[in-house]
Amino acid sequence: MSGTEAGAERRPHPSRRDAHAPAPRRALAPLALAAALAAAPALAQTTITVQHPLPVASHYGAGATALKEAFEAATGGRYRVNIQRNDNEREVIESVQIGTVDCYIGSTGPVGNFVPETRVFDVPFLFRDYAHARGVLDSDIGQGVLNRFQARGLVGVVWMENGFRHLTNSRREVHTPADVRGLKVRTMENQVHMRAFQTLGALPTPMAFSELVPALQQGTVDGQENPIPVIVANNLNQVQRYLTLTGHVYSPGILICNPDVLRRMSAADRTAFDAAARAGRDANRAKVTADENSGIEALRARGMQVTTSVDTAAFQTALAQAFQVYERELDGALLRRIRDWRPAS
Ligand code: EAX
Repeated sequence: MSGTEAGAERRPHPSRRDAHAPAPRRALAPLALAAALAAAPALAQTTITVQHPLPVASHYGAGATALKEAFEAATGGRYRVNIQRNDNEREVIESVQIGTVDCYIGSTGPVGNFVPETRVFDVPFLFRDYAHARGVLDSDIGQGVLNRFQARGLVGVVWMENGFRHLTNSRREVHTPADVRGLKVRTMENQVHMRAFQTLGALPTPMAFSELVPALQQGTVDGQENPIPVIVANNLNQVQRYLTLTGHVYSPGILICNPDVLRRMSAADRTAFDAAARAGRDANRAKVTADENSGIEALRARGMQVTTSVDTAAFQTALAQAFQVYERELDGALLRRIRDWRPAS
């Protein structure tokens, strides 16, 4: 029945009350509050979207969350960081470049296709250990490569971390380079990594991370290579039986943003963002360290057969031809500077 219910007492609707009659006192409070709020300067809030490819409990999730908390606190809520998962790293970087996504946290796997200078960090057996990798990336060497992003329509804000990559497969134990021969190995869309596996006699099959698990389930590829944190966070033990701790290459992580997003920040907010990015890096690296310490036992407990005794020298010898190409095609002098880097005493 439209209008008022039949029989209901008809009372003038408050809005129809005589506009000139004094409103009762209690009605003033909401009106006064509304007037006060209308007069207060609106709390303009800007949202920054950060996309990364892994679960929230991962090392990237840890980094993104720490960045979010630090930046929102430092700006008093004027900025909000919206974290989203997208496991196609190349697509996310393309979206950051055209401005449909503000920032990316992820590996440098596909980054060499946008900023070729980063490929120097993708060379197998380049870094001795985590301290060496983190020290180089945080030094003028790492900053020098970050500075190359601007010319490609991106901003490399800070290096983060994915970790040392290890080989998994579903066919056999791997102890020596000969065991890798003939394996169809998924690699990232990374020319440096593909050449390495080709040189070992494997069949490198580049694809985005988003396609990896289906490819392993369907047997399109026999194996893949990733750091322990990635293997653990994605339960790759469910589709891979053998893990060999090759540690064949260090995989940097990185925070990349669209230049306009940062350009629109005040100097103070940009300083706060850079500090929050470093807080994100530190949380990300701490999570990698934690996962490295607990992840191998966790993967054994989940049924993976783990080979720890790896003839690293044999792998380095087997890659000699690839190393010659890297010296020629990449910045050979920079490679030597990286190998020779030592922490300040
Ligand atoms: O960045 O694609 C990969 O194997 C990466 O290591 C993964 O997306 C985490």
